[in-house]
Amino acid sequence: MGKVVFITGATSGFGRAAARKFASEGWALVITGRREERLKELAEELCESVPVHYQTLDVRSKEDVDSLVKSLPESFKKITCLVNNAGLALSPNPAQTVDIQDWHTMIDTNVTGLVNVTHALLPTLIEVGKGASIINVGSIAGQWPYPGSHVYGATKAFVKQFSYNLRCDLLGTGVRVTDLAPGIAETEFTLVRTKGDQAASDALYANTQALTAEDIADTMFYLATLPAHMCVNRLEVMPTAQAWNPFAIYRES
Ligand code: NDP
Ligand code: 8X3
Repeated sequence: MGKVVFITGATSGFGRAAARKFASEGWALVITGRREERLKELAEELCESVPVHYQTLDVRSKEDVDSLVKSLPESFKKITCLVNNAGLALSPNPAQTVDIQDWHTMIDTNVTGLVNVTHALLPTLIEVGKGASIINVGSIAGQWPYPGSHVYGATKAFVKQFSYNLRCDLLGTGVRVTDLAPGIAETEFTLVRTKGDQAASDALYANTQALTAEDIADTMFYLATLPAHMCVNRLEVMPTAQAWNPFAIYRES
């Protein structure tokens, strides 16, 4: 069997597009996510061309992550690329109005989930060594503050720093680590963030050209197939139609 990519959050958006991209290039897939029906559909679509192993997984559970990794079929055990993609934003309203549970859900998924999967797969990635990659999906929100980003942006800042710190510890192993930080991209992300408000999601992506899931999947594949001596530490990708705003200034009327 050729190279194996392990993707979290493969039921939608970037993760699903990444599964299709890596499969189109002949990589075997381990695809995970919570929605079994979607995983099954994707596996059925792609298993004609490449070996696919799918398994439901909530990355927040360390026990489930560890047991999935331990029980991988022999031919899927050697992981060349980990795409740590599962994640979400919730409550794009001011911090002072947010339900604390939403903060915990973002921390549990974007931080705890990502470290659970990384910890479980580090031994196999190190065994593969030269040419192996960890692609951590961060965000522009991990670098740039904006209203309503509160804990979401902070979890993505964690992803950035964790990625840099991993690089230090993995020096000499051959394993690369990238913080891939996209800007606005049209997926189910805003539907999740607004708890199902399709109109709000449509409005955000209206009359502009956001990134597509395929843009990010292509970028992931590019990172995973760079020459083994090259590592992109952080890659921030925005659509051309997105840029920064001036600082906000509060004025008393
Ligand atoms: P989607 O909502 O389309 O996809 C999110 C994926 O994460 C789904 O497959 C979902 O699967 C999975 N997921 C969520 N929670 C868990 C969990 N607890 N355990 C396992 N899987 C989980 O959004 P995107 O594709 O846009 O998001 C992918 C990543 O990209 C996220 O980390 C997001 O923060 C980041 N990002 C998104 C941007 C955007 O504008 N779209 C920009 C920058 C970064 P399921 O529900 O089946 O478990
Ligand atoms: C998602 C992109 O711009 O909503 O991480 O923060 S943004």
